Amino acid sequence: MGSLNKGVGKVEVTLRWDPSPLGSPAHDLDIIAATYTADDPYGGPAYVVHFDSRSPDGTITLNRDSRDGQGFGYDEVLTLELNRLAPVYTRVVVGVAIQQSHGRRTFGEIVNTGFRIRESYTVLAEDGFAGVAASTAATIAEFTRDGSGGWEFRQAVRGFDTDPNAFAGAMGSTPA
Ligand SMILES: [Ca+2]
Repeated sequence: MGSLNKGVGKVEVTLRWDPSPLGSPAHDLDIIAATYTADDPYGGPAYVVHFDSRSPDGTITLNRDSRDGQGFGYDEVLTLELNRLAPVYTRVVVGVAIQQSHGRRTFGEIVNTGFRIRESYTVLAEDGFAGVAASTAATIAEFTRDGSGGWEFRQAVRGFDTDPNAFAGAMGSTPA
């Protein structure tokens, strides 16, 4: 069921995984954020942010992209300045997709995957993908505006069996 935090402002999402075994194709995981407006909160995203797509107003930023999971600690970092998002945006969903270019890859095949969501030094969520081991993509977090305009956070790990493109279009389809 996960946690519920109200009044979140600037949030950092980090993702880690271990590289694929030597000699095998690299495992490339991607953090994807999708924004939604009040007109269509569970439909198509207003815009998405990932390694190849920036937010038009700079409020959601992919600070670090890894294509192979090499290195220590967290490999990808996304920052959301929810407190700066224009009022038209009422919902933001964050997910993780595994690139499928070398054949179908699921979370269960990637070693040591995990994510952490923080506001400043407060950890809002820290978890792995064991619950969606058979999936190729998963949402991890949902942020929604409440009646007063503040943002609420919910951890929302939900698996999808799609490639990253299809996932980006579908990840907002149901509430957390
Ligand atoms: Ca990546």
